[in-house]
Amino acid sequence: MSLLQQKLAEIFPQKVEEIKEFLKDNGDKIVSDVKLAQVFGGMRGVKALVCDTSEVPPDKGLIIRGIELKHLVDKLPEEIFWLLLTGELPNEEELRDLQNDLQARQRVPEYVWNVIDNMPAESHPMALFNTAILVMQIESEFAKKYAEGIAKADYWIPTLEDALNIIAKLPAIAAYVYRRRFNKGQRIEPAINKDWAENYAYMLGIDDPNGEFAKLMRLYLTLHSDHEGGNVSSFSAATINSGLSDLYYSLSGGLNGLAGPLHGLANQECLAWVLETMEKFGGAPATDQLEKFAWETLESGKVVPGYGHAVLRITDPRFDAFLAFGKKYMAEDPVFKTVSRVFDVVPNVLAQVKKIKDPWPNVDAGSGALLYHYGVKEFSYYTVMFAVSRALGICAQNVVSRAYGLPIIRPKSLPTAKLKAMLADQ
Ligand code: CMX
Repeated sequence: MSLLQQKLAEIFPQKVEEIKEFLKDNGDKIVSDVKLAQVFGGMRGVKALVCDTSEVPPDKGLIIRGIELKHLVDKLPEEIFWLLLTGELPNEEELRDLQNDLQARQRVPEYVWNVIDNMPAESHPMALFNTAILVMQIESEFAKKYAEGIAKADYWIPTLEDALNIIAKLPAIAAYVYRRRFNKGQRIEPAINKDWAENYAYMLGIDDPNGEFAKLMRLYLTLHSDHEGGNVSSFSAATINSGLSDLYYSLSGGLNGLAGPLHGLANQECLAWVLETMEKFGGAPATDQLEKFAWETLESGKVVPGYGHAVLRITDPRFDAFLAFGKKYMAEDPVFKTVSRVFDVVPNVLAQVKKIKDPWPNVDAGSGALLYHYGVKEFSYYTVMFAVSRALGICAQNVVSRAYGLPIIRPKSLPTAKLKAMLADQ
């Protein structure tokens, strides 16, 4: 048994007891009132989900298991996965055990390559990636054990197996999606003795003489890993998993949600917007030119990608971390300079639009410029990198949900006429 599984086998039963007691004493207390505007407004602000892996206070941004993101930017994504699941960072032995376990599981079944090869050449990279995850459903340990009649209290064990089996393979699959979709040549086999993110960077085949790109990938895969439970990808995955569909189904489904332009696809749109300004003004634009362009975008009815957030009301600390990386490694890069300048200008513009609740940059505002600098210039690929990282959070959340024995997610909906009748006398 891996050290991770051993640790979780100690933690989960205690946690289940704690929750049982908590519910017994407080089950009838009110957590959230729901206004009609929230019913028609994507349930924004309704507190109706539990998520122990991370939280996002609007004035602080991502906190993973009680640790603010700024204290985690130097950690490996594998350490973050351990933290998401157990609530603690791993010691050296635990980290090595997890890394060895992932290495042992990294071989991708041959049929996955065949499926990718047989999809239309112009498929969106997210469609290729999510299909590859779904097609591996036949490997699910949870589905096998469920068919054999496993006890509910043990659901988390094969779910953890599925999580590790999937996470181990994602870098190779994602790297092949890149190489196949953008004609970069043969598939690159995983190397031994590289960490998870470093191996992904290696298999992408990006020239990386001084290891900076691998550093960026470690940061990238750490920053996007989790963002509490209500975002489109995590919530969709949780809903699917709550019906006891296994992780292959739920992760693929959740990541289909990540492929939307208001969610993870914003990173591809954001760099396109930045480059459009540069093309229009013949290089890094001046601040007044950027201001004008931002207004033109808004007046044409489009969103300024990379800005705004459903929960945050500050500059996203994930953006801060990318900005710090850019300042350290590519301060003079014209695309990065434009991203910094956009940050100086766009919040002031958006703040003048009354309906926009958060004028500040989110995670997607800066990441593309850094990838572009190292030669990953195919914007439509960027969301796949987000997805590789978000898989850590979704997998951890689903393992925890199965350990807690959370039931099927099934909120109540009502027709408009019913809502009108309900509120007629208020
Ligand atoms: N540019 C223009 N308009 C914006 C805006 C932006 N960056 N951010 C919000 N708005 C608009 C909304 O479209 C909405 O307009 P309508 O009422 O006409 O539909 C209004 O302001 C109110 O929106 P809000 O309450 O401030 O924000 P929401 O919670 O509804 O939406 C988000 C949040 C992220 C979808 C939105 O800010 C947005 O579209 N941003 C640009 C896309 C983006 O960067 N998405 C990535 C988010 C991070 C991630 O998940 O990856």
